[in-house]
Amino acid sequence: MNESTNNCIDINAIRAEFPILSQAVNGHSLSYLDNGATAQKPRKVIDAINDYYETTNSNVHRGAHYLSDKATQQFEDARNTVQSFINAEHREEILWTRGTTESINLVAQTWGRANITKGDEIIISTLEHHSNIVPWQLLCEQSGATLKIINILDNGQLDIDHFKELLNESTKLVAVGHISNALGVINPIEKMTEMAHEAGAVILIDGAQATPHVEIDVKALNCDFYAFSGHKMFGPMGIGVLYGKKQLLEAMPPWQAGGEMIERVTFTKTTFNQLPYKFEAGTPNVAGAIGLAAAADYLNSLDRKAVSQYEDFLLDYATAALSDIEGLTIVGNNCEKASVVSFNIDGCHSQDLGMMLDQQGIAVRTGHHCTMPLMDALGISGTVRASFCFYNTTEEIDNLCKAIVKAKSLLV
Ligand code: C6P
Repeated sequence: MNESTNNCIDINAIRAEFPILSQAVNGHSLSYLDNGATAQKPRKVIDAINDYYETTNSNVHRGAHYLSDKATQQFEDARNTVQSFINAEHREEILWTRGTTESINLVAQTWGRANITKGDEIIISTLEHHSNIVPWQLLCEQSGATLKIINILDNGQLDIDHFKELLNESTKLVAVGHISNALGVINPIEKMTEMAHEAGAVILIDGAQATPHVEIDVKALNCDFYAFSGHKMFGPMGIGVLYGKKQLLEAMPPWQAGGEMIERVTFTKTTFNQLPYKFEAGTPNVAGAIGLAAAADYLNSLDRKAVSQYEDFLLDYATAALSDIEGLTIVGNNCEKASVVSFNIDGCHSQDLGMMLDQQGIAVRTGHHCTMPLMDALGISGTVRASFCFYNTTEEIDNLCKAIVKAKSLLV
């Protein structure tokens, strides 16, 4: 299969929807292979944001006027769109945040402070992004709880037997990524959710890297919390979502205070708004929510199965092509993976390589990918990461390989 024989995906039509992709960078046509850092935005998302500012902009839930009502309607419709995008049971289970990082911090500082005490254990994994490590470290410091870490196997996969060993009656929370940002490894979160629940623990899934690639069904998954960012799934930056089961969110104390999260304020006591507003202090990112909903609509308008097949094809194509380059080692291989290839080249520093690829119009990420403990566990300082999505092509992968060979000849 290639782009032309894969008749489920019209790659030219898809690329035409992403205006940024058609530009030249450093005299070469852009090959944007940094989708793990942030994905580009389709016209539909850009138009939704422009249209909001051109026709609707107003503060929500407050005004007694036409524009405020219209903005409130669009903002709450966006919540409904996200609810159905991840198949949540209740619309109040969708909380707007600034992104995955804020979603995880919210859980750590509300559910965590209310439920975690000295002697409790929180389990995370070696694969985690710093955003799913540091909030739990802080919580452990504040509460006297202990952080336990699931090991990885040589191929980058989580060691599920080790996870089983770590679970015990002191485990109160498991916080694990759905897809590793640094290596692309897909974790068996269905099984891990069942295992966490059997041990009596709550589970939070960091879905930052999953929502652009995988269809999410939080009801079927039965996870307790699911966190993700708009910008990684073709929506805007500065907006994200925390999904939480209603009964858990209802029992959680508020976090940030002020604005929409109150019911009644006196100088002696404040009572709090109902869900989801209890967790949405201050003027929200209305345009961001509308843009995120437009991104969810855009993804839903695609044949997600065909897209996923095509991304698997790109992964296989890139893995084979990169493996042919002498001295190149792929980090995290031979396991279930999203369309990410992380690699190193003997004798080249990842940053030098990244700079030389940029000179040839190729955008990749280099370094530790905000996963320093993972890099330590792998005994490396970083990698070059090429992260693909459905608008990428085999031609771009060929460009990457040619550029690596050229860079290597100058660097090694
Ligand atoms: N990873 C990357 O290049 P925010 O910044 O809150 O939108 O997302 C944080 C985050 C959390 N978890 C995972 C698995 C992630 O991949 C990220 C963001 C980017 O890999 C930027 S560091």
